[in-house]
Amino acid sequence: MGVFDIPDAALHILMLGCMSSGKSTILNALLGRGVFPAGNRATTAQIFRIIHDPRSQEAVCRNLSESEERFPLSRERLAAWNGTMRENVPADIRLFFPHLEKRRPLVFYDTPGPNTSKYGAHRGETYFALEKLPLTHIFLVLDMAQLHTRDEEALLRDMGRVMEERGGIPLLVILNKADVIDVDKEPVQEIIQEIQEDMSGYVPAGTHVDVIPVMARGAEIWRRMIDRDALTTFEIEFGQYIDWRLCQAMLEAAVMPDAIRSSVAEQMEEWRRLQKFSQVFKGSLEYLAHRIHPEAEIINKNMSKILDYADCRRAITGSGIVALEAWIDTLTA
Ligand SMILES: Nc1nc2c(ncn2[C@@H]2O[C@H](COP(=O)(O)OP(=O)(O)OP(=O)(O)O)[C@@H](O)[C@H]2O)c(=O)[nH]1
Ligand SMILES: [Mg+2]
Repeated sequence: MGVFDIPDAALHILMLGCMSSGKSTILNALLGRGVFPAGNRATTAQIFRIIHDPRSQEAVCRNLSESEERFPLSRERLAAWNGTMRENVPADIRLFFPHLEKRRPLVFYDTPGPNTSKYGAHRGETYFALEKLPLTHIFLVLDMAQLHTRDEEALLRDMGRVMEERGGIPLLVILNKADVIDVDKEPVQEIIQEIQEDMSGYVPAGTHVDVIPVMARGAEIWRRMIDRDALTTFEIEFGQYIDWRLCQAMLEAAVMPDAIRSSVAEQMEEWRRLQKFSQVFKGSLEYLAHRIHPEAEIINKNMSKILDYADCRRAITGSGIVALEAWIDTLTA
């Protein structure tokens, strides 16, 4: 079998969502590396087909619009290809998501946000993926900082129509950028309930919809911190603080199997208990923090500083990404 051939047993998951909702960042967080193009402007310009192969030893990519040659996966290469590929011809990536369960091959399709006024072609790519690719699941990514926009509504309407036409495709809603929530003012539970009610207006009758809130950017940064990847000043600053009460509220409010909720809660507690033994990381994170805020101790009374390895692991768990992975793993059972 060729390197980029897709096993018959693979599940095909479409990452769908408006521009900048965080589709690519979620994939980076799952991977623990920043390889998929992500940024504040319309970023992903074409379809990236990402094959998660548990037997995969190395991460490779190819751009069929240019050649069949395979290259080691790198951020620079994907960035250079992004926006130069032929219409509806995805770039292929084969890799192994280390935090996912090992048994079943998966294919993720990262797509552009279809709602950019400047780039009409982005919409064409995403609608091609939605309407034509052999999907088994849709992961709809919503931006908690920008819910209920006209663009979101239009996308939901089209998604619902395609789900109906294609005989029902199971849907998971990922509520990203949970870190924008002020837990004292905005009850996470209410936001999620509202989303769930809204969804029933778009998806075919009887479709069950789980909703998992995540902080993808935090998850990506904390995983890269643990790997001692080079972070930008902005990333170090972003990754320094976390609101544990928000993490708790997210976990309680998520609409997902209870087995996942209790497993994540146990892991959070385990990391909380380990904090006092975890000195390994302390020096380096404190050093980084000090470079950015030489004076400041805490910027906000609700936020805790991430100081050591256990904090970092607890933050990753609390970010919702571990719940998302456990949810994906239920698909492989
Ligand atoms: N605050 C916050 N920002 C996030 C989070 N996840 C992603 N972002 C930021 O949102 C911006 C857009 O993220 P992308 O992953 O590029 O979004 P996308 O949905 O792939 O966007 P397109 O490819 O343009 O459709 C980036 O600046 C990310 O760093 C998050 O959990 N919290
Ligand atoms: Mg993207």
